[in-house]
Amino acid sequence: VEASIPEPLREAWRKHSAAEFNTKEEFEKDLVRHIETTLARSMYNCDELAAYSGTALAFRDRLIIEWNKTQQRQTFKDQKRIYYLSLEFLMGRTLDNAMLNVGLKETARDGLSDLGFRIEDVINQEHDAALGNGGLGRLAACFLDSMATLNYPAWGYGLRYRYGIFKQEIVNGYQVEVPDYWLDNNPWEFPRHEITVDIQFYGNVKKYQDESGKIAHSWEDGEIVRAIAYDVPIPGYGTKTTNNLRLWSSKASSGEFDFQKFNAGDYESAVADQQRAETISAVLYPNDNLERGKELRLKQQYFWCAASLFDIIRRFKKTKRAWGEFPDQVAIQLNDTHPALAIVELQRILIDKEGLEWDEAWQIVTKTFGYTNHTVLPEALEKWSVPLMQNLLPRHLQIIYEINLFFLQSVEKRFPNDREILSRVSIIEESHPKMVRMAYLAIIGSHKVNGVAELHSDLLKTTLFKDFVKIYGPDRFTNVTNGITPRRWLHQANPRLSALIAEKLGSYDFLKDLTLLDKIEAFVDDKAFREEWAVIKRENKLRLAEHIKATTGYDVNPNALFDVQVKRIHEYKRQQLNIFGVIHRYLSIKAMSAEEKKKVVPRVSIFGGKAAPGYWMAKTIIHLINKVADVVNKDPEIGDLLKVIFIADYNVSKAEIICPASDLSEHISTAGTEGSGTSNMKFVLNGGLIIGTCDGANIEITREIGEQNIFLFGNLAEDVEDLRHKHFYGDFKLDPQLERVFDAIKDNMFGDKADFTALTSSIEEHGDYYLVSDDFNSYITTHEMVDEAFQNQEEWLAKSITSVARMGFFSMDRVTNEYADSIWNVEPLDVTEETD
Ligand code: F55
Repeated sequence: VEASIPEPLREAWRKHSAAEFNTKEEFEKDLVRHIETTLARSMYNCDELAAYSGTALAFRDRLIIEWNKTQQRQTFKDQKRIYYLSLEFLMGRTLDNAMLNVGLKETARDGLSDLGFRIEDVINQEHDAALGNGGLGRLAACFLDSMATLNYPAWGYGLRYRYGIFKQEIVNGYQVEVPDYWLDNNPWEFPRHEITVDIQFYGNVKKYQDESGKIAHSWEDGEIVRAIAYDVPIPGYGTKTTNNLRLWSSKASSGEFDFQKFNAGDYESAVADQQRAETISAVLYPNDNLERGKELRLKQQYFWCAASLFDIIRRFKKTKRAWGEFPDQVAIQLNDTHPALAIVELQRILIDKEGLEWDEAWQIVTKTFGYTNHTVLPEALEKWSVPLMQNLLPRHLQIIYEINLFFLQSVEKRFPNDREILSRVSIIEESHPKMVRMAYLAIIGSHKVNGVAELHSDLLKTTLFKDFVKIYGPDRFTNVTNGITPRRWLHQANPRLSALIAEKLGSYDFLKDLTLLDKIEAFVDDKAFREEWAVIKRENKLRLAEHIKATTGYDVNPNALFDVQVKRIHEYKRQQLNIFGVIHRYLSIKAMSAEEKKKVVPRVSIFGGKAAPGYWMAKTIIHLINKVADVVNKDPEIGDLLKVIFIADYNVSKAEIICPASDLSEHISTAGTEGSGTSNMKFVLNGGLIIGTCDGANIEITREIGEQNIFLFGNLAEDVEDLRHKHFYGDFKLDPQLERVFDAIKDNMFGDKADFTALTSSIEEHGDYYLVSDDFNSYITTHEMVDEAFQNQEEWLAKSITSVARMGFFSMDRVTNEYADSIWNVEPLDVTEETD
């Protein structure tokens, strides 16, 4: 490609090639130019929003220049690329991250200040890109940051939702959902109107004989929707690499209107077609860990998988390689089963369009895909009804049946005496209606399946996917414990702590190799260092206190123990356990004498998180938290000893304020239910201690930081089944302290008791599936140990510093390298060589 451009032309291009700003002067020039031309403003009418837009545009210019060079380099080197398929990318804000990653935040701060703006105010103008629900979506975003930082040639593929996760408002204690329209003047995406793929739905399958007499299939008729690419540049930290996130948007295939219908006077139906097409990428499904089997969701999945695969194959075909080399050029990672249809789509393209034999095609497919499982909760495992799929994707259903047939034949051969195994491992569940089990499809179509923390991966192997371990052997299953990017979750969220660490270590190298943090353990007894550490935590708490005051009107005491639980609201995550614990504390304080009260460690219990709009029980938990807050916060007998705060609309940018401000955070899921958890890592990395169950990554955090630095409580995963069994057979006795709490609720202490019957009766009467009562005593006792530990601030500080020093393992860079080695077989690309 390069050689075809004559030298004189090249010279002209090079001479005028866009220049990147590097100095403050150059930044100011770009900034003012964008404000005056792109935005048509001036110094007389430039508000903070315009200053934000101008700054974003100046940085966007830089990113896109590096993006172009990166894409050229990657095309030229032609190495294997990673494609990360995820229906969710929970990116948060981009500007601050971009400034830090390219190393020009201080330059921008000075430049903005010259023009009369505070950089923090400018950064706060940005709207979060919230194209995700929770941990799964945020993990995808951390992957992108890390893959770029480590110079892996990698693309993310997702959907460009017009509405991300809803915004949450709290009205009279209830969650109210408000649409999140985020696309107006979003400077971070580049529409690629020329990059389109037409995607087919419905229709029917024709069998025919090809020229050689072979039976072949073609998928005909149906309806076509057009996918349009929008590209988002992903800069790495301290590297030139700027990767790409490609998001697909849906449009009617015939352009603005169907002109035939339009001219025939059928205006309404033309508009309706248009709207139906655009509906596909209109909205993110707001459920986490729940699959509802809606047709539109399946449409989203196929639309995005088919567009992404077409794009990947188009790129591969330009290299003119043989199909057999596809898995040497392409690694596709499936973020949960949401993109599992990509397996079927690749097989379909190879056999129906490219004329490969089934077996050859299937080899290519399985070598290409890897599948990450995030949960063992049965209600989160995707299943699609066969009739639904038959109608929407008739050819794909045929291929799934074929995949299943060959698979079951091989199983039957290996286990001829096991009659049960076939129905257990079949992709098709023989229910009414029949269902396609997407996790089984993903396992069968991938060469590696991984869980996200050790306990979780072990549970997969011994329970959910046990039969598949027997069939494929243990090597197809592996563990890669999750991590977080230290760029956003330490450097960006907690700049002062990052600076203090850098000062002690002599550089910011730890942001690229987080294991270097271990060197700060040597300063755990250094008085000045400890004081500085404590001051930073206090400043961060003050900042959160300001946010709480501004959003809730409540004053909280910054000397109190800030006890935080922020995450999606779910029964398995047990926010109900936490709020029952808070009520217990409230009742205890109220029963105290003035003398006894003096010994109480003041607390602020902080909650945040969204409930899926259709998840009644989760909404009830939010309601109870807010009602308890109303009562406790206004009770004159309590004063500063206890405050309860619900922070509305928890999202990535709020997490960046909350994580650095916690003394203690809660990761208290019923043992064996949380895949990994990643906020646990964010809190510890920011110097907070945690209270948690032996679940998910809590176990490995304990192993790394030492059990003297964490507050563990509750039953173990291995005992959960027995306890549930006992409850089921009537052997259930409500914990007496929890009974006191329930009595208070039933006395209407927090408003009408009827509002909370579902919550209490799920425990007292319906088997306490999440073992709230079984763990209550241990939870309360452990909180008493927390109080005691907090009274010794010197020891608490030592725990905080030691823990941070030992968190190196949880860097997303370690995670990315493990995937690269054990799943993708991909090497980083050398960015120092010139290609031009
Ligand atoms: C979203 C949609 C569906 Cl249909 C199912 C699940 C989800 C979802 O948001 N899952 C999710 O966030 N899972 C979490 O993934 C994290 C990253 O691996 C884990 O740390 C966490 O334990 C797990 O619950």
